[in-house]
Amino acid sequence: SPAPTLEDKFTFGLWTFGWAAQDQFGSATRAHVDTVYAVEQLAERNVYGMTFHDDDLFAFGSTDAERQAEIDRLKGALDATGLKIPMVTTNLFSHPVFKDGGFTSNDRDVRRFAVRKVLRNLDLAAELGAETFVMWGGREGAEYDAAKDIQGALARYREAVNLLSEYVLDQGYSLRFAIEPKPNEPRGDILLPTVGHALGFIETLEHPEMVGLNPEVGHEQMAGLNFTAGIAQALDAGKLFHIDLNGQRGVKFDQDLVFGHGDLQNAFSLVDLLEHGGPNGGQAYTGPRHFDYKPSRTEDPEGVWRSVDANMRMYLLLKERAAAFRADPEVQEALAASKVAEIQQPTLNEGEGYAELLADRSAYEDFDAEAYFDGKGFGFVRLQQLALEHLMGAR
Ligand code: 3MF
Ligand code: MG
Ligand code: MG
Ligand code: MG
Repeated sequence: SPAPTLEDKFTFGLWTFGWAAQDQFGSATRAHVDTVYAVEQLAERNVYGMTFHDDDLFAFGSTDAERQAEIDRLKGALDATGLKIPMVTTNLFSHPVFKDGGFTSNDRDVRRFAVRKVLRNLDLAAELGAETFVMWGGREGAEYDAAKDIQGALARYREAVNLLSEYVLDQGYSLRFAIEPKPNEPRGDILLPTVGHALGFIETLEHPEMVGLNPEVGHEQMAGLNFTAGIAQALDAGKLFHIDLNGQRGVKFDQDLVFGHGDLQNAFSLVDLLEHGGPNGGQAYTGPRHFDYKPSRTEDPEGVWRSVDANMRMYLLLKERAAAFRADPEVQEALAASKVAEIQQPTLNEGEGYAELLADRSAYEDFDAEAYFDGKGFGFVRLQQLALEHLMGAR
């Protein structure tokens, strides 16, 4: 059975296994997880890297000395284990000051403070060798339509990202930004709610090439969307800079389950896409396989580390199943019958334009559209059955 290796590039947020399990309705059920201990636990499991928010490492309001002491402890653990920090992010959502957002708070002083907090964290990210800087605007949103000028908020979001991009360029940091969409929670509605909204926004920036996406499985599924399809569009746009893997069961609160413990079928197609670039070998994903999940409140410390293992094991099992699916001759035959490769063929012939298409009688006047009634099915159900049988280990 598959075991993680460093080549798998698995990474975990410090806030994931480190979550003490406090929620809206109850207090913590577990103790704080020490950073150095966490790094050792991850390294023992062949995890490639860890990620963190500034406030995960040192509490909001830490003195410079306290902050530096935590950074030094982290660095010591990284040196001792070889664990990497491929991504860093900023907490602009926990402290009361951010109750109406960071970059887009109606209060200008809060916006200036938020940008400063991120600038300071960019220096730390660069110092630790991170390649990606994630921006999840959890409090950038509203509950009431009358309370927020969305066009104004987008302008302020743009202003912030433009300034941060300029800073990274001027400092010569090799950091790229990744926006993480989420439709709601903790705000009633969050700005840039889906992959598609964020892709549109990125094109309005001064340095769109520096900004991509960090989509999270559960966040798109909270909006009822197909995560695999969204990831394919992000890959098509060259914007899949990072990814948050986890599990979600339907349109409800952000469950942050173990990867594959939600919509397993969508997790299977996702791993197939990330590993193989889809059925016709399109763009695949080479970045870290980053887990952003929460060990359920029911788990004790042993259960927490089991859930860390479960994420990686689910990914590797799905990777095995996807490879078996692709290698099966019956699947290849079914793919051909379903014309899945024919989508790669341009609709027009080489050198053909609308004039030639209009002149082609076989395309319209002589085309037998009626043949598609009670005939010429695509056989997609057979293909799906084969996919699920592979997923279930039945083939
Ligand atoms: C919330 C999230 C966030 C982001 C993180 C940036 C606290 O639903 O998913 O986790 O992932 O802020 O990486
Ligand atoms: Mg989530
Ligand atoms: Mg989350
Ligand atoms: Mg996330």
